[in-house]
Amino acid sequence: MKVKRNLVTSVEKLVRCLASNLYIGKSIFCYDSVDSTNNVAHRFARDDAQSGTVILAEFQTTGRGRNARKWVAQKGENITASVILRPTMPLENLTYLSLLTALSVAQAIEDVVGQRAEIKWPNDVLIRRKKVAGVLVETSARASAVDYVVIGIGLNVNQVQFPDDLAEHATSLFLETGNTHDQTTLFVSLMKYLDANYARLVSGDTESIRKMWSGYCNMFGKHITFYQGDSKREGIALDIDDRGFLKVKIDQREEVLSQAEIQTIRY
Ligand code: BT5
Repeated sequence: MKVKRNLVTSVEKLVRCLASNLYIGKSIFCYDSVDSTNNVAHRFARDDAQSGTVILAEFQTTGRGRNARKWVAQKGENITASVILRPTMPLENLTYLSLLTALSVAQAIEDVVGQRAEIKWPNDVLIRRKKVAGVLVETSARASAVDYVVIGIGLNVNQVQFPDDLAEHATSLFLETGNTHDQTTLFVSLMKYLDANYARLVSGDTESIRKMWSGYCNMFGKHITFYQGDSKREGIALDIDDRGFLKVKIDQREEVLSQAEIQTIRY
């Protein structure tokens, strides 16, 4: 794993741009190529890296999604980053981390690119129904105490083409706007929103996160299909509750579903 020398000046710039952040971006590491920025973040966290450390890479050889799925992004065209946090809040509030990260991505896109994005529960960011970003939150906990959390973010910025198996469902900011976008500006904005939203979570203000998140979610009131384990189910998405779980009306009954139990939602 080689540190990308020619990004060192821009790392310094990034640290400067994020100096007013309370939590995120105090130290930043940039690489040419890694297996997965989340893997690097886990290694750093186990070696006592401070909370707020950010890992960036131009390329990942084995980028990961949830449940062993793959994240595939062309070298140098996209944001692939991970953030190490050491939250001291109750474990149940951590559900909010993936919600607030998706929210931060949507806010940064809107702010920098002027493009409205949509969040699909729990944490996919879509433009015109295609996925432009994904979030992977991994927690390391001992007993009921959180040791550290890694937040991984993949945002497709300037990628022009996707492999055949992704093309139908994936998009980039370039493909949606017809313009290339400055990755540094986007990244700084994303880290600022993430910092501000994380500060809300630290102060216990999950309600404002829930409200802002809901403003980007078009799922509510819609018929959804999803997989729960191996069974395919359907219902009407109603809302998220104060823990960030999805409320779904199924056969006239209301069920509350966690991120861990639902996969592949369509609506
Ligand atoms: C996610 O998983 O969407 C979380 C993706 C997180 C990626 C970041 S990159 C930095 C950090 N380091 C890592 O190794 N990972 C994180 P999931 O909801 O499971 O979606 C994965 C699915 O998205 C795949 O099975 C594909 O169908 C699709 N996919 C893969 N690459 C994509 C891309 N570049 N754009 C859009 N969709 C993609």
